[in-house]
Amino acid sequence: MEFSDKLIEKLSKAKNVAVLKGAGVSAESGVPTFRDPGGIWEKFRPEELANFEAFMRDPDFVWSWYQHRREIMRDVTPNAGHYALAEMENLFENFDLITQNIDNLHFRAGSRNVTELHGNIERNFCIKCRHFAGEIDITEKKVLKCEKCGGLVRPDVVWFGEMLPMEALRHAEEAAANADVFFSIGTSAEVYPAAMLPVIAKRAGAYSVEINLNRTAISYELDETLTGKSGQILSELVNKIKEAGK
Ligand code: BV8
Ligand code: ZN
Repeated sequence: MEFSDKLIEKLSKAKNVAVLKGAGVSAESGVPTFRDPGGIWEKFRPEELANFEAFMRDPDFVWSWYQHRREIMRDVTPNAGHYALAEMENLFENFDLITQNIDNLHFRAGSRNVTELHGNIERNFCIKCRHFAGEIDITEKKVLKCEKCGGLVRPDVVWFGEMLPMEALRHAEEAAANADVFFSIGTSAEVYPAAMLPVIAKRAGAYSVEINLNRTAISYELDETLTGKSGQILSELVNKIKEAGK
């Protein structure tokens, strides 16, 4: 992959780098995305599943869907994109990995400074007393009941119509506003408020770069779009940054 002199120059001088990561980064690990052909939303509409009303309407159905996604996550491993992002953490003074994904692949690849905007599928809590459940049996299709109060247990993910965790969103907005270089990687940039972050960064003066197989709703706003698979592009970019003396 050819990288522009401008991008390499910006990165070699950058102090603060931030990344907004989406399902496309985990796609190369075998985790289905949402809006691509064969993606999760092809079979169900988000409104039917990833929201509180759907859960209250049919807790077993929604719970079993997350159990199915947890089973997929158990069988996958981080890919080159995750490892490259973990390595980037050591190349810059401040490196913020802001993820919309609810899997643990970035942690398993070694990333430490991660902001989870939409929660994490491995955490589950009671909707009545907010007690967090311990280890769960991911083969159990019937919704889990709280061991403390018998209430319904839900995944600790942000559903449509729900607020994002305030501290995570505040930190992400600050990282975007202070970034010298901001990457939007493997996201269709259709879900708000996460999709605002690359635009906040660009308008605050960051050099903004999109890495995606296709153009997205925000491509026109950004300085550069690198078209291709995030795993390959990120690995080559890390090598280039190191060659440039970082
Ligand atoms: C909120 C967790 C308000 C659950 C998720 C109308 C206009 C604007 C906004 C709205 C609107 N109507 C409603 C809204 C708000 C709504 C929203 O944005 N809706 C959109 C869809 C229109 N947002 C919300 O509801 C948010 N909350 O606004 O609250 C509020 C305010 C005050 C008080 C109370 C409430 C909550 C949003 C969070 C929803 N939860 N997930 C779960 O996962 O089960 S969203 C879900 O979408 C995932 O988190 C996912 O990460 C996120 C974004 O998807 P992507 O990651 O981008 O994945 P996608 O498949 O779309 O794209 C993959 C991309 O990767 C593609 O571009 C593809 O080309 C690329 N790719 C594929 N392979 C590769 C690749 N790129 C590189 N390499 C590859 N190999
Ligand atoms: Zn409880």
